[in-house]
Amino acid sequence: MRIGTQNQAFFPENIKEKFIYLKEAGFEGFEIDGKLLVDHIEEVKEAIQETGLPVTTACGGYNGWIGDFIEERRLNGLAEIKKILEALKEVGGKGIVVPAAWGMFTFRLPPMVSPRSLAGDRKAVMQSLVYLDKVAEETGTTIFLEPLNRYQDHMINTLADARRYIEENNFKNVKIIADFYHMNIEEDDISEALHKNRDLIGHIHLADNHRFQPGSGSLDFRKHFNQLKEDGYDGFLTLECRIRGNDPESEYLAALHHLRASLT
Ligand code: LER
Ligand code: MN
Repeated sequence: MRIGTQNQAFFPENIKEKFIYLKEAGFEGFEIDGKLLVDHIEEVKEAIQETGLPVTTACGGYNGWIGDFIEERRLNGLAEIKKILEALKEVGGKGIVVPAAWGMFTFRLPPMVSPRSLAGDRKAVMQSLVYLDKVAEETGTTIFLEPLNRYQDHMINTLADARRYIEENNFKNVKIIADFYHMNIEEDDISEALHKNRDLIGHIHLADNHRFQPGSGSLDFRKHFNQLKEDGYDGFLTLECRIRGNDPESEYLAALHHLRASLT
């Protein structure tokens, strides 16, 4: 298992300098914003070549969710995700992380009534995945379908929810991304959910229980990593977290150290 990261505000802004910084800090992969990749593909290619640090995946950087309530936005999202997958192919990236939607609706806060039926939700997400499964096939990439906690999305909250879409449609290029922060809210037991879905988990996001940096909260990373090892997971563990503490850089590097120690 290798450790990657999304962007952080304290990383250098310049793409090449960012890659050099990440390589020297000990990260083994970068999860890039989809728009940054598409808009600066030549610079990204050069940075990969110069540092050997791979772009593992993309996350975000498109407008319109695969489960968007507004059809025009859903279709726009699909067109932009296609461009990101084509760019990922060019740089050797594995695929894109996509939730059904993020911040569009939650049953847990007012008005608590969805403008669309559950059947309508399923139809929209399914139609999007049917399309993206084909684009992923053509580009040799993967769609990493991401369950989010109930306050961020109402459609796919658990690994089992994501699994149902994949199994019912027999998707070959859609896998599950397991995000420890969301799992800590939605799953009965993180290790058990990882084990039950071991055949479909293709990517992982890491944060501690409260979404701050690993090691600052109460999650037992060693336990869950041991489960992943036992189940033969050999993909990336990508940091997606907020940082709390006086010096973000040293807190973040301490989190990387904590994760490395939990892997041994
Ligand atoms: C949002 O909370 C999240 O976990 C991101 O990975 C969105 O895809
Ligand atoms: Mn995530």
